[in-house]
Amino acid sequence: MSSKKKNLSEFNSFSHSLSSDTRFGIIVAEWNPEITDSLCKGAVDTLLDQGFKETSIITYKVPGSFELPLGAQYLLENAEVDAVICLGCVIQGETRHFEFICQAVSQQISRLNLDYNMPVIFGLLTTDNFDQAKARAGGINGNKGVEAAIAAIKMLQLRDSVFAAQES
Ligand code: DLZ
Repeated sequence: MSSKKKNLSEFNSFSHSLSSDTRFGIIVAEWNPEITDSLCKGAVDTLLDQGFKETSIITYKVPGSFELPLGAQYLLENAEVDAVICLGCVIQGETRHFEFICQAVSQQISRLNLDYNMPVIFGLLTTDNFDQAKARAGGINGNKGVEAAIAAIKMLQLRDSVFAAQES
């Protein structure tokens, strides 16, 4: 389904039963900072709105989107996080750089999810141009950072539901 005209970041009726101490790591790429800073703000504001403590949200920057998976792995191994949110923005250029970065990042983030059995959220904008990215970083199409935070919460909620069902 096309998301061209739709704001995908409206979660009015969303609620969860996670502890406010749940720990979130956020890794943000420095490339296209106008976009990625806005994605990060969207993610952090959403986590705070959902009742998580500021001290339970840790944010680190990496040089570019290609470094997101390793940044996430550092947190998974060393920071006692429950979930990691990866945020970046890759804009199509004249060379094939775009394809290599997008493919590597999506594959490696997907791998981290399964290797660590923890939610590692793919909050990477992959757009044809800067305007498309702006529209999805607090513009007409919402904010992918908000959606990434909600995805992390939903996966942790799912984890708790499955564990609780097994114990009962
Ligand atoms: C090199 C590069 C290029 C051309 N474009 C982007 C981009 O649009 N978005 C992004 O996040 N990073 C870009 N990078 C940097 C790479 O992700 C990476 O940081 C470098 O290749 C160093 O490994």
